[in-house]
Amino acid sequence: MASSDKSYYVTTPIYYVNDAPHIGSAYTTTAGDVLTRWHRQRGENVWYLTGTDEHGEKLLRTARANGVSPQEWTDKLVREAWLPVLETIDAANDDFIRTTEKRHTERVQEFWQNLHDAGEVYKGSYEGLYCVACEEHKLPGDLEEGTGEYAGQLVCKVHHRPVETIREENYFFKLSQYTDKLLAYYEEHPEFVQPATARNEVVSFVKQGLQDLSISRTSFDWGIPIPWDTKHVLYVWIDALLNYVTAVGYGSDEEKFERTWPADVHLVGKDILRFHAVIWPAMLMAAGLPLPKKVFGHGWLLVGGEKMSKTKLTGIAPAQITDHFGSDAYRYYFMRAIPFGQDGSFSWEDLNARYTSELANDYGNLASRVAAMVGKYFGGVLPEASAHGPAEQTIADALAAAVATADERIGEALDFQGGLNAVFDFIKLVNGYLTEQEPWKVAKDESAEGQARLATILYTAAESLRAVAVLLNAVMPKSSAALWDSLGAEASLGELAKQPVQDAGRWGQLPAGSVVTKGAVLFPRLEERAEG
Ligand code: ME8
Repeated sequence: MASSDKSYYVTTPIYYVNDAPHIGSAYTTTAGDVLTRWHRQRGENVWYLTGTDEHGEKLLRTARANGVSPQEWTDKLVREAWLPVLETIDAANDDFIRTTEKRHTERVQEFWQNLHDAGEVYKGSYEGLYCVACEEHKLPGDLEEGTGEYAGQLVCKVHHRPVETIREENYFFKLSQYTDKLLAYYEEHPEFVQPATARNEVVSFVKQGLQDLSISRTSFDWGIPIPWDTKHVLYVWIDALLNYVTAVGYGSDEEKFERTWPADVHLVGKDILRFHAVIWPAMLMAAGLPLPKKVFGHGWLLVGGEKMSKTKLTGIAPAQITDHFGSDAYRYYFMRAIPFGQDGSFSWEDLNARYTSELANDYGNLASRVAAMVGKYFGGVLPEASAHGPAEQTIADALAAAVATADERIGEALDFQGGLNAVFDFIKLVNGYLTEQEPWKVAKDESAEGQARLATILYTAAESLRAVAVLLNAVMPKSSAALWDSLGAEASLGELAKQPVQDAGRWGQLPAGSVVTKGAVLFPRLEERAEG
């Protein structure tokens, strides 16, 4: 198969549906959506997967506490909360997998049956500590002294809740056999775990030596039964991780699987890095399957210095933000304000300030001023840039540089903030250019030369906006479409989503003669939005 046929395949974690999504859960999905829209706009085949993780003890306990069956609970939460949030944040995923679907459960059973048959799994007795909120086996080093109501007990460092002791007969996966293979793999593929802090953490964890992993439970039955011993259900994590392959045809549609797997990027929060960078690659090695190309562990959205969490009920629902600011500003804010890979705190004040200064003033005003001036001075028909000089060339050169930076930062480095900085620095430059050139003064000069200057200034600004619409489409699809429309670009250049982003810096694409209209204000002042 030609490598160009291979899909650029990006995944998010599949989320526990013990409660509705908050902005932390939506953070990864937003980043993945920006990344995949960017690659689609490079003209690549893209496959973007998200979904829900529906088995396990946490889910079972939540359903019981609500007096319904776990299946009823998950069906309701997925329908009423997890699917709708994708619309709220304007995500364009290609598929949504639920781990209770047959396409998943049957393939998971086959996978583990094969590893069992290959001698990778054995029966033993397990005694250890378990955090139900993390759905994770814990070692003493993962715990700390509790405080308040949990004083005197050891609690999980993430959820600050006591762990439980499990004593059961379990099946084990021979994870310990993969210690050296994994270390060799990290060494040969330094790009496999990113950013560098995440990679260092994973490498030093594995260097301590891995223990075999308990992969089954018998004390409850909300999970996928182990095919060769149905008293056991599979440990939720080794069921969940397989979603990345079951959703793209593993064991059912070989052609699709070949075209899609391995994943180019697994996006995960740093809380679940070890599962993705240690257990998952070991499972794939055991099964003889290719490993994902990259696991990127991003930071946490914090509340009061702690990870925002469903379990601790510290979440803010995405719709609380989008109802007021719209989905474009939502997406922009999280991608611009927090360096991807680091922790960050959401703040209404910061969002409000950025909305007003960066979106409404710097960007939205530029778009409306330019459309208004083309309307006023040229009857809404974009004039020709017949006097392109050094000031215009500076803009054209800066654009080419911004495009190269944004493409590398967003498309390759997953540095969304760096990419947006480049685009918004360019917007600032265009604003500065208009301030210097003063087209409203030049308009008073009725000589042929004056009119040529005026035409050139407005063309330069409109052509800059053409490129900005292309560059921002992955982050803010709604306002970019409105700007594209206002520039009358579709008639000559075609659909916005089809404009190759890497080519956005080629100067002079928007033809003179384009019909420019004032259109809707891209980022209305908030009191207007609230009234409207
Ligand atoms: O761990 N800040 O599901 P989960 C940033 N089902 N990202 C956050 C966040 C925060 N405060 N809170 C959640 C699971 N996330 C498993 C995954 S994958 C095979 C199985 C995001 O519902 C982040 O991506 O606890 C984190 O890794 C994920 O949601 C955890 O979601």
